[in-house]
Order: sequence, then C-alpha cells, then structure tokens
Amino acid sequence: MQAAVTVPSVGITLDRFILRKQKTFPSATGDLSQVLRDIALAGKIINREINRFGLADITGDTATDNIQGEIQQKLDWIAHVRFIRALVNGGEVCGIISEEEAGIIDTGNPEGKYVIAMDPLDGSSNIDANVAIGTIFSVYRRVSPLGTSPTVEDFLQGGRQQVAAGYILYGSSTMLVYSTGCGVDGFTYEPTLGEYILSHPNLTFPAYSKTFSCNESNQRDFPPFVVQRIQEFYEQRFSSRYIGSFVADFHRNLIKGGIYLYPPTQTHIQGKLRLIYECYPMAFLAEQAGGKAIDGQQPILDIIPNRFHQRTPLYIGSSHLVDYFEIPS
Ligand code: P6P
Repeated sequence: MQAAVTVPSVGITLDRFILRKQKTFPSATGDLSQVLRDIALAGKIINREINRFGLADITGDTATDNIQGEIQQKLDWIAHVRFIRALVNGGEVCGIISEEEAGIIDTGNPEGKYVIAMDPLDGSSNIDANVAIGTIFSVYRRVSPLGTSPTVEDFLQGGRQQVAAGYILYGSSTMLVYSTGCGVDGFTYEPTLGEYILSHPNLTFPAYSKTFSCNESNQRDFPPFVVQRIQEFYEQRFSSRYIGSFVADFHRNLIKGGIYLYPPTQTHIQGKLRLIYECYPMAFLAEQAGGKAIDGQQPILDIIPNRFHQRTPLYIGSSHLVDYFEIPS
C-alpha cells in the first residue's frame, strides 16, 4: 500500500526531497535516487564551467564534429565528459547514449540497473551569445541481464518505458526540473550552498495560453496545415517567443503556457529534434505536467524507436495548443 504522498514544502533540498519521495515506494532500493543525485552533481559542475566560460578560453569550435555533423563547441564536449564521469563514478548506470557520440558508452558498471539517454548541452549554438542552454536526460531500467554489457535494446525501449526524465536549465538561474512519473518538480540551484532547493513543486502547464515558439523563417517548408495554424495564431494575436534553445523555450512554456513546434523542413525532413534524448524526455515531462507532445499524428511517447539518433517532428506544450497540430485525418 503506497503511503499518502504529501507535497514537500518549498525550500527543502533536492536530497531531502528525493529521500521523501523514495519513502513513498516501500520497494524502492535507492538506486534510482542515486542516479538522480549523480545527474544533479554533473549539473553543478557544468553550471560552474558555463559560468566561467566567458572568462576561460573554452569557447569556440573544436576541431571535431559530433555525430550530427555539427561543429562541436568545447562546452558541449565538457558537458558530455562530466556527465559520463559522474554516472561512471555513481555506479548505478551500465550504459549511456549521448548526442555527442555515435554508439553506446559502456560505463564499466555491469551491475548497474539503469541506462541513460542524454543531450549533454542542448542549444549549444547559443553558448557564445550567453543565451540559456540546457541538459536533457532520460532514464530507463535496463532490459539486458545484470552483469553484462548494455545492449541496443536497452536504449530502444520506447518513450513509455522511461522511469525518469528531466532537464537542467542554465539560465538566469540554474534549475533542475524532473519527473519520476509522479508529477514534475523544479529545483533552483543555490551556488553559495551548492544545493538545489525545491522552488517549483508540482509544475503543470497553465490551462490557457497564447504563446508559440517556432522558427518562423522556415514557414515556406512547413506542411500546409501548420502554416494555416500559425496564420490563425497571428489572427488571434498570439505572442511569438523563440529563444532557439529547446530547453529554455520548453521551460518558459511550462511556466507561462505555450507550445513549441519544430515541424519538418527541407533541411530536416524528419524534423530537427532527436527522438530518444530530446523528445522522449520532454514529452514525458509534458504529459506529467498536464500537457501533450505529438509528432503530428501520434503521441511522441508512442513512437517506436529504431535508431539512436533518429529525429521527429515535434509539437509540445499546453494541451489545447498541441491539439491544433493533430494532422487533419
Ligand atoms: P533552428 C538547438 O540546436 C536545437 O536543437 C534546439 O535547442 C532549438 O530549439 C533548435 O535546435 C533551433 O533550431 O533551426 O531554429 O536554429
């Protein structure tokens, strides 16, 4: 029988929150709690690197490209390495896939019960402009046997199998927002204490909003029904807000209401956002927060994955706005 879940008071630390939530699940072993702590630690370290980058010579392009063929900013790679190190040291994760590498990263923890899919630093084209950027993460219980190396199947379970998902937003303040399937909670990082403090318990999308986030310069490529919907937004005098950093746009829409859309374009005929380590985790959060996420035809979480780095069209945010973008049958 699950204990009654009381919403902890604003102001408690992440550690205490995680412990309280864990106690509501008598069968919990604490392993997932440790994974969340490891992710939070990596976020603190990356936060420090980002805050310094204006001063330290770590900006600018590296020579190497990431799997997406994009020029890899040094901070991208540092974030990637920091997360891997934190998860390797934590011992609970047996494998990782990342936007920054083609294949599975074996952590050398064959007894680890979990695998992680992550975009270590999304929005990296904004790094030099000091615009908010973010880490996106997704957690699955492995399906391969304990004591063995992680397998492709561990990462291709589909969005509904996620046991946790969230993001770290490095903005005017640094926030960790995540869900383990019991709602969405937001924590603000207090660097002088080195603690994440519960600041936004039980986040849900506002019931109504007139804001949309989209790169409108791509309209000539959008499917006709999308162009029509955007015209309707203009007629209804919607606000257009587009930061060019998915985590930042998603977070603003979560707090104030709105929809983020990245439809198919000529450059990205399958959409630009990656299914497994961007769209699945954010769709998990969106549904937990009373919102929706679709590819135009089906919920993002119902898409069957077949490749680690596959992309998908994405319409995500307040339910009443996402409903506009269900492809007319
Ligand atoms: P565009 C960043 O590269 C990203 O993946 C998202 O964070 C962002 O919303 C989108 O691409 C921006 O893409 O084509 O509008 O520059």
